[in-house]
Amino acid sequence: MKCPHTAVREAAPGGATVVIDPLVQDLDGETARLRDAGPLARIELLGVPAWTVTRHAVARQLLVDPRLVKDIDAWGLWQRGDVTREWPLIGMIDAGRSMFTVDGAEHRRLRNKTSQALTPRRLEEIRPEIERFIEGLLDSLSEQAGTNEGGVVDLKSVFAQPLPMLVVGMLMGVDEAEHPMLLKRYKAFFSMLTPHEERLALLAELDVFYAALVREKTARPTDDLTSALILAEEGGEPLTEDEVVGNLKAMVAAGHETTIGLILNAVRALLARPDQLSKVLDGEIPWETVIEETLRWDTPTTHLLMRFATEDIQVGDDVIAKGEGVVISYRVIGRDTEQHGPDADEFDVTRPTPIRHMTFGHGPHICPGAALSRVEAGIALPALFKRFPKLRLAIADEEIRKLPVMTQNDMEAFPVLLHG
Ligand code: STR
Repeated sequence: MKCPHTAVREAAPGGATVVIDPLVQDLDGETARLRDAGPLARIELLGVPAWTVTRHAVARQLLVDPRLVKDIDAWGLWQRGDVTREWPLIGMIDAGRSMFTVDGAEHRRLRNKTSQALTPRRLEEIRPEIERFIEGLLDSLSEQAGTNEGGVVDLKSVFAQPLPMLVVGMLMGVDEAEHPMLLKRYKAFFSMLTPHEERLALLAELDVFYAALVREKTARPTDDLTSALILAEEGGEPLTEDEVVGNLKAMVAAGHETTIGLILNAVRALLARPDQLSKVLDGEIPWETVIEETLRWDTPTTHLLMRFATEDIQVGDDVIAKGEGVVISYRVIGRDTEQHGPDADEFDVTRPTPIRHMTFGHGPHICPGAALSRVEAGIALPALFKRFPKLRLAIADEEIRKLPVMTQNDMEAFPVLLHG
């Protein structure tokens, strides 16, 4: 793979550095190596050095530390031109002005309406629609299995992937006809096999698409969240067009990509553990527990990029120097034995202690869609197993291929047989 930033490597601070594999061949191995590298580990992302946080307690502290900011202009490597728009992961950080990239009072202003629209109470209003989407997708699974060779159907492309896009599309007012286009572009955006010029081009195309959508909603507001973001708050500053576009991008990207992982990782964990699955199907263990244990053990987001130190920050024996970048490795944090006990590496829905994970983050940027993803998975998983109680993988678990994506934990496909 082309790596334009190998020169930056010399700027890496001394000490053992874990090089993050862009093709994600061995995610469990990488998770273990990072955990072994200490609470704050030095990593390299396609030639670019950064710190990553691997412990629950340290993340809890740093995620509320105002000396760490999202603003890319606080990044030394960026200021010096060592990292540029040529770096393949730039789209994960330099994603436009939105609640994802801004801190402090401005962040609250950008985020307010979105978090209000996604409270558990407000979500009860859209539950019937989510249920309807899921019933429709379960029908599609049956239909596809009926026509496909050997009855094998891909649970990802037919169920886990379209569902979150239908939900976030409905919330944000994105026409269903555009969903295949969006899914295709985001898949290419996240894949490390996509030539970077292509990635930059598709991000530009997405910007054009979202700007047109915002103009359309400005002219003809409806009852979706995009329209709500456009309308001025009582007494408050209205969001600019760029800010609405930024929020819309963040919502669509985050709202669909992560929930695919949650649903598939839960199904995968259960199918590999028939004893636990049967306890769940018997009603002995609630689906909620399955969802929380999946969120802890196999997080949809592997590494969250990035925050930057505006001052030197002492963390244990290490110092994050002013201008350095900090990643949060959520999958490693979910396997923290100090937080989750010596068997943190085991998926176990019968564990006696409550599951206190940090997979949705912590502090001001904590995932505003957390409750929504729990509602989606909380309907989708029981409905799937109710309709297809004999559901099983059509290939061996070891044959499931990860997507070559550095920051998200997602799979290529999940071929199943619906009737055992
Ligand atoms: C993708 C590209 C884009 O146009 C906008 C965003 C902002 C939100 C980001 C998103 C990104 C990538 C996936 C993220 C999401 C917020 C939550 C989600 C990081 C950069 C997670 O994986 C947790």
